[in-house]
Amino acid sequence: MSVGTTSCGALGWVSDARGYRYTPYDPENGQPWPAMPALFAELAREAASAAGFEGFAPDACLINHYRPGAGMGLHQDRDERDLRAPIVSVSLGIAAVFLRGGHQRSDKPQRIALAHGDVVVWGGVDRLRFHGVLPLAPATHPRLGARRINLTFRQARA
Ligand SMILES: O=C(O)CCC(=O)C(=O)O
Ligand SMILES: [Mn+2]
Repeated sequence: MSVGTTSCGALGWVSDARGYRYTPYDPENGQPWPAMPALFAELAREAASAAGFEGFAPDACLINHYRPGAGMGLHQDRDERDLRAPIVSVSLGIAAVFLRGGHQRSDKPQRIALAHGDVVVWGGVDRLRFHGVLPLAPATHPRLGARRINLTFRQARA
């Protein structure tokens, strides 16, 4: 079971035969990604500020769609140009277990329960921690049904 991914904002995340990268265009239709709603950018800026990262100005929002059974393996987010900016992650829908790893892939991750509305910020010395999501247990959220939607806000080129 895999995660469905799209983006909004000036840049979006693409994976294809050439690898992974940020691009200004959605390869599905050749169009610019939909604009990032101002409310999203503001929420991300406020969350970053509350975590001690002032002036966060995301230009990319990755939108991950998980069904029960889908998960995301341990990885680092390291394709953004300026790694001084944090990552802000917003979880919606059914619960998930977030894996907060260390700086080596082999470090044993801590398990953090994430529910609808939870926001996680990682930056500074934690910016390059390995992280992932365990395969989701079957569940139904009253508003979103049997799915989890995760938004991650990034400063990809700024
Ligand atoms: O779904 C999540 O909570 C994490 C997503 C993530 O790490 C990513 O999109 O790079
Ligand atoms: Mn990530």
